[in-house]
Order: sequence, then C-alpha cells, then structure tokens
Amino acid sequence: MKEYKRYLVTSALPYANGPVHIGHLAGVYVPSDIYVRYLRKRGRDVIWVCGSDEHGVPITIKARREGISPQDVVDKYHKIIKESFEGLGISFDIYSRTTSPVHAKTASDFFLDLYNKGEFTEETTMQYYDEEAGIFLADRYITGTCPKCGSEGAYGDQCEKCGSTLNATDLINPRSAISGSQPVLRETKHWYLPLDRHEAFLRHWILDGHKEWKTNVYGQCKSWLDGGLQPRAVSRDLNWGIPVPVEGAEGKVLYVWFDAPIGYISATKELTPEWEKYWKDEETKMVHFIGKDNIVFHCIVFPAMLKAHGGYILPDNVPANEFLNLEGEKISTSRNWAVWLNEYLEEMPGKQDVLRYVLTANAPETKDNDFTWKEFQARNNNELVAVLGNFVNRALVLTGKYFDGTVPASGELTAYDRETLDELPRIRESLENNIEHYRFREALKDAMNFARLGNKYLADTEPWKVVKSDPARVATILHTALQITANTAIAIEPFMPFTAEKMWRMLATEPLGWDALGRSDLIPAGHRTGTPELLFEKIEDEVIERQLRKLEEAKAANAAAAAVTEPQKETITFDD
Ligand code: MET
Repeated sequence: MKEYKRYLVTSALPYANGPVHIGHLAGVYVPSDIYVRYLRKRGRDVIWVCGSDEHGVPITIKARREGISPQDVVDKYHKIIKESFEGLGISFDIYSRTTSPVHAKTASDFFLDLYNKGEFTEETTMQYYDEEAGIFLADRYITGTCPKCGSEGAYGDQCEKCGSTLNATDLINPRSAISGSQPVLRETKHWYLPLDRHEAFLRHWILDGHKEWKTNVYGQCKSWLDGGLQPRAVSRDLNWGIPVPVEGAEGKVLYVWFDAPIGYISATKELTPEWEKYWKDEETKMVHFIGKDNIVFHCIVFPAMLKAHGGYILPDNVPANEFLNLEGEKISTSRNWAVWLNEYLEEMPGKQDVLRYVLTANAPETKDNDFTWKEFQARNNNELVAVLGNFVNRALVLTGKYFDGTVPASGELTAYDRETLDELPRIRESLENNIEHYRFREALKDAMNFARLGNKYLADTEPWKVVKSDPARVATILHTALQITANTAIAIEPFMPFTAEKMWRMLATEPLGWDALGRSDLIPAGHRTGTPELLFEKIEDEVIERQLRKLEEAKAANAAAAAVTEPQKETITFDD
C-alpha cells in the first residue's frame, strides 16, 4: 500500500428532503466516522467533509408535496440532519450545504472551466413538457406504459417491472407525474459531458489500477465500462439549482449530480484556506464513502469531471456499501418504513453507541443486510452488556472492593497471564489491518476481542475466590485486568466514542493515544481509579415492542393513504 502524507475523506451528501435514517448511517456515516476517528487517533493529517445536497428534483418534489418553497424544505431538513449527526457523534470537520455561496461559485466556475476547454458537447433534443405545471419533465417526472412489457407505471428512464432502460419518448400514453396531464414534446438545449471520451482512461485507471477495490464496487464499474459510456447531460430545465453560467441558458440549472460532488471541494474551501493541499497534491489519499446507488457517480462521472478539469487528485478508494433493509423490507422514505435518526435519539436517550455498535456489527459491507429490533436487543444484551460492560465493571468494582480503588502493583506473572497479555499486540494488528481495508465489521470484532479477552481472563482466574487464599495473586490479576481495560478503551473509541469517554472517566485517565494499544503498562500501580458506572443497560422486551408497533402503524397509515391516493400521483416515489 502506498504511504500517503494526508487524508481527505468525503461522505455522500444526504439530500435535504427528509431526515437521515439507519440505512444512511450503516451504509455511509458510521463507517466513515470510525475510519476518521481511527486516523485522528493515530495522529494522521486528515480532514473529513460532508454537507447537505440541497438541489435537484427530490427537493422540488418534496416542496410541491408539502406546499412550501424548496428553500424552506432544505432549511428545515438541513437543520434536522446536522443536529442528529452531531447527536450520534458523527464527527465531520465540516457539515456544509450546497446552497452556500462558496459552493455556487465553485460549481459555476468548475462548469465554466470545462465549458471553456471544450469539454462539453451541446445537444438540442425534444423533451416532454407539462403545460399545466409549466415545466420540462425529467426522468421520473414522467410515467406511462412500458413499450417492452406493456405494464403500467413505467418511468421516463426505466421500467421497474421488466427492468428495461427507457427513453421518456418510448413510453406509450405518457403522463406527467405532477399534474397527470398529457405532456407535449418541446425542443430544449442541454450540455453534455461526453463520458465516452474518458472511457479509455477510466478503464485503465479502475480496471487495471484499482483491482483492490471492493468486489461490489469494481464489478459495478466494470459492467458500466463494458456496456460503453454515453454522454450525460449536466444541465436541467428546472427553476431550482445553480444557474448554468453561459449565455443562452436562461431557465437552466446544473444537473444536481454535476454540482453535488463539487460540494466536497466547496466544503473543503470553507473549512481551510489550505484546501488545495488536500485536493491537488498526489500525497493526499482521497476516500469517498457512499452507498451502492452512488457508485457510478463517484467512480466514473466525478473522476471524469476532475480529470477533464485537470489539477485534481482522484480517489484512492470508494468503499461503497450495499443496502440495509428494515425488518425484511426495503427502507423507504416515502412509505415511512425507516428508523429515523432524529427520532431514535429522542426515544432512546444515551444509547448512541448501541446504535453505532449494531449498525457496524451488521453493516451491509458485502451484501444487503437486515436490521431487526430483536437483533438490536440481543446484541445489546448479549454483547454490550454481557461482554464489554460486564468486564469493565468487574475490573473496576473489584479494584474498588479489594484495593479501595487504587491500582495494585503486579507480582510475578504466571504463564497464563503472559499468554493473555501477548494477545494484546496481536489483536491490535488485526484491528488495524481490518480498518485500513475498510472491513469495519471485522474491526469491531477485534475491538470487542479486547473485552472478550478480559472477560475470559477474569472468569478463568476468579479473583473473587482467590482473594480468600492468596490476596497477593489478586493484586496481579486486577493489575493485569486494568491494563486490558485501558486497551479496550483505546480500541473501542472509534466505534463507540461515548462509551470510551465513560471508560476513561472511570479509569481517571486522560484518553491514551493509539500508540499505547497492545501495551501492558498503561495504568501504573498506585494510580487512583474513578467511580465505576454501568456502561450499558439491558433493553427490555417492551422497548422493542414499542418500536415494532411504531413500524406497524407506519405500515397501516401507508396502506390507508395509498387507498385514497390517485394512482398517478403515487408513482412519484424517491426511495433512498
Ligand atoms: N444526494 C445524493 C444521494 O443521497 C448523494 C450525493 S453525493 C455527492 O444519493
């Protein structure tokens, strides 16, 4: 692996058309937070940027539905999203938004740069126009009968029944998804990024140069590249977005997928005057954390834009995750089938790390996975309470009981003590290797292995029995157990920062750096520990039942709404 001087980590900008849910968290934000906290703890030069994606059709649809302006929509959800991320300890260096003035200028200049270099083509085509609503109908704004399989409700870009890719003009009996009226064809001009011009470069860069990317990511790139790349429109006829900055482009804005990734650059500019160091120096390792639906944009379109512009680095890796389902069904914003972060934080105060833990332990890293409340409860009770909480609590409570809270001096170590302590550097190595390769589930298992090791050590050495016959031996046992406790606190910090903080408080020690991990001389004899607290509480059945009932209610409300909604309007669903 190449050694880099610094890191630039980006996480997909969530659309500000709704709150963030567990699918977003498991796919993108929790893994990237773990990665960045780990890098910071190792003392690496790293910045992490994110922000709300506030342009595009999803925002305008939400505004139309709620009868408010797009600006109101993004103001409302930006605030909710930002605050809930903070509540979960998602530690971006900056959480910006694509309606910021710095972004408008950055994106506009980027477009102009490509335009002036002749990197776009211009095309005038016929597109459907809704005369009632007064707008052009892009992609999912239009529905009709599929010309291939004859099913109703196919979209302007795809039939979900038979899977065919369509052009809106192929649809039989097309209808506007907004007004239900029959659209008319009108001429319109747009700018296109000719991806075909970049195909040879992308093939070489990805297919030869990045064989180490996750198989799901590499495979998707390969199939796009093998299918042949087509020019993609980078402008839209919409009244919400960043105006196309050239003459003759009135009423046209940048396509949201053109401006959104540039948001990473704008956010870096807002964060630091040294932004160019992070974006333009080959010594920077750039990593994009995203969900699988964003792969083509981050591996093909954005790199082509950066390459066409010149002077920018490309990502070293794009560790995209698959999707998380909820209780066996696809998470859906429009059907309210989700666990929303803002609601979780309200309903489960103090349980941020439980969610972080469960979403990591069950992360959809290589395939889609399912979140169930039963599993949430089981992992809390059997792993967090029974392993981590139990070990740390025993080590500290017994030190309080037998040594009045003062760390006892160790006597001579037995072969078993040494064997146990020898495990510490081994676990560290595995943990590092897993995090550096974006295997966060495995890395979490390693972190928990410190606690597992400690738990087993106490169970095997039984200080509560030995105390009667050999108090000196108990001093060695607890001295050793406290070293394992300190190791555990370091290791779990990237995954469960709230719990680590509590542990440092209980150990009455400033958080130790990553360099200390694996060592067995961290908490010296004679040091006074703090007051033991419970790290985790058992979650009772009724808490889980309440959450399940809430989902049932969402389902019932959804079914009732579907029964009274006209079929045409129902077809506008933007599930994310
Ligand atoms: N808003 C997009 C999504 O949620 C991600 C944009 S990342 C530049 O899919």
